[in-house]
Amino acid sequence: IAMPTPSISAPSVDDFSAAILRHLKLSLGKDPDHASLYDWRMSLALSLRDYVVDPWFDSTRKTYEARGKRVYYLSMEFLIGRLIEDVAVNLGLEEIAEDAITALGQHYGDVVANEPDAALGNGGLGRLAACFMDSLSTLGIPAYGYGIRYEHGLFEQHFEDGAQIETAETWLSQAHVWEFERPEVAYPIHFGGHVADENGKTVWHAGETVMASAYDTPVVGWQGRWANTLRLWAAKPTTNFDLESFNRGDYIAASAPEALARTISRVLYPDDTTDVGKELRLKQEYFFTSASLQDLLRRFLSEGGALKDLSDHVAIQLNDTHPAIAGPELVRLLIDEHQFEVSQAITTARACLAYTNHTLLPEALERWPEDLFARVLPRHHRIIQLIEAAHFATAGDTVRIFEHGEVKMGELAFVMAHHVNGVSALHSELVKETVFSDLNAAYPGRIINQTNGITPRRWLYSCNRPLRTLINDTIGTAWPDNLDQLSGLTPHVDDSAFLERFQAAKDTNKVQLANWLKARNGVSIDPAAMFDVQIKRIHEYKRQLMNLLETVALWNDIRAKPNGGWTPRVKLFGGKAAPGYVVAKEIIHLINDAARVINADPVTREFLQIVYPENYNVSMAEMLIPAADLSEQISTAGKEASGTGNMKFALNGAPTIGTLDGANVEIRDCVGAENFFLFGLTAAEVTARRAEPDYARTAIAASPRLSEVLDQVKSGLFSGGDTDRYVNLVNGLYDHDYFLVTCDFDAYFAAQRQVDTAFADSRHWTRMAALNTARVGWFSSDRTISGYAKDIWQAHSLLEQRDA
Ligand code: 26V
Repeated sequence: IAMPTPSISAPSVDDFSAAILRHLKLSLGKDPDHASLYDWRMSLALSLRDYVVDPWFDSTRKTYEARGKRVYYLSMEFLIGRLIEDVAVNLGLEEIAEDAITALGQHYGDVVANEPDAALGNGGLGRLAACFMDSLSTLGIPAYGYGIRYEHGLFEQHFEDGAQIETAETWLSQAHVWEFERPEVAYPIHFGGHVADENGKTVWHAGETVMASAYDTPVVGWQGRWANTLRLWAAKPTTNFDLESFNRGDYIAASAPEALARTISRVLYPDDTTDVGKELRLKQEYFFTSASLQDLLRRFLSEGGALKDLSDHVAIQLNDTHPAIAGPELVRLLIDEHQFEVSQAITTARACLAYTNHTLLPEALERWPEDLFARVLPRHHRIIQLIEAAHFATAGDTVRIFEHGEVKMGELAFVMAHHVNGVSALHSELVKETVFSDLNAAYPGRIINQTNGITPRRWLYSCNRPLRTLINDTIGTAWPDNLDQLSGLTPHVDDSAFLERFQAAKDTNKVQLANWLKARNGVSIDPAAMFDVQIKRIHEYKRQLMNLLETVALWNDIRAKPNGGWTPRVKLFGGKAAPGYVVAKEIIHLINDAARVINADPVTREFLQIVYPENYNVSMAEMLIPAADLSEQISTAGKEASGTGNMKFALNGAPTIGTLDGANVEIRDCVGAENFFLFGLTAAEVTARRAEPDYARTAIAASPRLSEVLDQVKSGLFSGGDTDRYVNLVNGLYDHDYFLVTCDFDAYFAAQRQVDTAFADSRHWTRMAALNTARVGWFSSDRTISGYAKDIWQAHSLLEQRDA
């Protein structure tokens, strides 16, 4: 059969308009006079999707013919956001799509914004998976992303009197146009029951079975040269409907099997650190991991592969420990279904598997109560005993997988992986020195580093059109998939015309953000002020509290000297707190409370404002980052594994105020110390300081500024006289300031004043911003994925004239 060529030929605007009208009529059943924004958006998406299918088929065919290695990226989370712009940009159809929609009398921005975010992730880990999918396709590496098709993504956040309220997210209440349902691709997933030894064979008699059913979304890379598949699993019952119960009149019992099964893929867990140990979560993890392994084995065997060669054809990357059950599951499949010996099964599985660690926070390292684990996965419980025994035989028994009545998933993932990687240079060193120091000694060389990256297609090209245009005009158009070329901007940073255009691009983005905030929240902000932005999950270690306390201290200083020539600032916050994370919710409440009081102060209004829009998500990040002047990356050193927002801000020309943590270290090395506002204790100093008695009280006593602010918060100044509301938060700082907000406060305040001075010299500031953009090309996720392909997967690009 003759296959179509992958390089798409762009349609004319008229042809594309006609395609949209055709979908409006034939797919949506509407005529233009009665079409809603939703109808136009769906028709546009379907019209774009039509152009993805040929590259997708072509990539699949080439992959099949090459018989090489496929990469399987297993992740509980894929935080992809909207796709219309993404697909249009990658296919080079953005202008045509916009012109066509405009010609049809619609506003392109409104149509695009009608698409809900696919929020199938919590934060950094999930967004990284999405950037990796983009880069795998751009590089032409044959790959599948495997995850869960959650019915409800990350909850929606609202503020009521300043406090966070959560409501269910419902993206699937409307059709998800980008996916293709694959009813024929379904696997049984077993839980519970018991294990029996029968004729020298171990047999698992499961107690409960659900089906994992596949939904495929094509992920098209830059210029449509390649498209991989994101395959998400939905849970379905093995028997849909109990007709017997129904006929008896028991309608609830009739739907029970269905309700039970669907619970598994119902909702994304919104807690990205604590909340471990929940049975449903373990079921989710096993559910998608088993389905993915069954699927890749079926594909391998259908192509005539011999299982002993599996690792020549299959590279499986575990995104954190969430899919760590892949080790024992693959061993189980090889032993129970393919007659492997135990040691041969373990060796084969390990040769396929690699594990990425994304956090050192002890509370985020997954452990399962052993009794719960053995109840849900009795066969795997036994297999992990075999894995542990094999590990003891090579490395001794100093590090156990079973300990204190728990199964430790980090240790399991480690011993079943041929490589383990951290996500920034500092983090990878800390992985070696702390959580996995003994395993590092037992398996030297297994831990390596792959510093995170971000896709420049979404995080510059598409979200920042004014800057894109300037870059194109300055260095040409080859940079989006060769981001090192941004260094070509460096010679221009002393050219006034270039700097003026760079600043004009930033100003355009700032005005756009101001308009959006006005329309959405009724808040007015001055685009001439510095936009100082901290957007990320709310966590104590990320220290939004320190930022807020510094804001209050600045407010006090301005009030004391209202004619002091202050640099006007807007402090922008964005982010959600896990519903059960009490302290994080108190921090949100305090930011909103302080905003109400400070924003209403006529004395300081022209210099200082706090803005915290609700429901931060990927689409909001795409607005805020291009408009930012200053990037807040102020975590306690040693706690932020990498960060990826830090890279997005620098790429879009916002210098960082930050600590020596995660990838901040490498960003500072790239942009130059003079273009980065460094402050705070180092990771080693943090550890040392914690050992000092009363370090927090000592720091507070030494800082009149901080003492005053803490007294103000306690006094009820921001809580309408309520002296109870923040008592825990403030006392927490005195008594157990684990994240050293108090110790870094003065240094942070001082660094902010340096920022004020630097920003006031606008030419100097713009030069600094431009150097940030010019020097962070290395943080492209294309570079990261090339590193994984070379050092971990031994996988290759199938694009001509391009090797990963
Ligand atoms: C843990 C858990 C525990 C059980 C409940 C659900 C859940 C969901 C996620 C996690 C792990 C979160 C770890 C994480 O997101 N780490 C972030 O990874 C980014 C990408 O490597 C990195 O840039 C951030 O610094 C790091 O915090």
